Amino acid sequence: MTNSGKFIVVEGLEGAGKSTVIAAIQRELEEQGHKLKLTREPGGTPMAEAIRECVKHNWENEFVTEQTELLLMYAARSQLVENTIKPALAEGTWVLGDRHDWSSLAYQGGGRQVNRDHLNAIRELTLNGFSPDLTIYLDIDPKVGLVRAASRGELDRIEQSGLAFFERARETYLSLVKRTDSAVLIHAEQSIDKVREDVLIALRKFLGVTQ
Ligand code: T5A
Repeated sequence: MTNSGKFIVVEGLEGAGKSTVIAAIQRELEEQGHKLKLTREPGGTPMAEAIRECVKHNWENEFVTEQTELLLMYAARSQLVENTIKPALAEGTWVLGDRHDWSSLAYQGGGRQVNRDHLNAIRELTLNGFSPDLTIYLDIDPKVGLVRAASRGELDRIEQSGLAFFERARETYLSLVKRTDSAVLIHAEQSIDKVREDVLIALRKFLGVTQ
């Protein structure tokens, strides 16, 4: 499709600075004249937002199984991809995502250590090969990211998963970025200004815009 939009995703652990850089990417894309739709995962449609509440909630006396968590993430993703992302791209709107499929590979695959064959089967069912045109991965030591996240208030259910969980998630992200040509790694422990600058350099390279 010649006039289709591009799908750009920002990934990274809690506190990596995704929201912060998304605002900068949004400004840049709009300045370049692109019509833009922002999404977040889990979430982004009314039903997917309800799933988000459910999956982040701290269910006091009920253990949330890793299968439930995985299925809810992909249920929300299916709603978002089919109702919002694909229609937007088809009409030429660009989509800028706060998290997407790599979050499930990192958190449920790496963090929770869900069986890889099961995970791949659910991905295939949900996405059937659909993937971003550009992934910007903000790399941060989870010890630093969790301190940033905690400074905003109480940690949610997933954020309380412990350091080893987030270290496994980071390892998964690092291995994904290493083997994906359409992904870039940005060092997210630098100052906010430097992170933003590095992200914009990567974005302009993707856009083919001279600095
Ligand atoms: N999840 C999600 C899964 O388990 N599987 C999945 O498939 C999906 C899609 C989503 C949760 O769900 C999990 C992952 C998450 O646990 P969320 O609220 O969207 O929940 O969580 P996050 O995306 O992690 O949101 P955060 O707000 O924690 O992270 P951000 O957006 O990366 O961080 P940001 O920009 O809000 O910054 C956090 C704080 O750090 C400061 C900011 O000012 C802010 O106060 N900061 C910096 N400070 C110093 N230096 C820098 N360079 C800084 N950058 C930001």
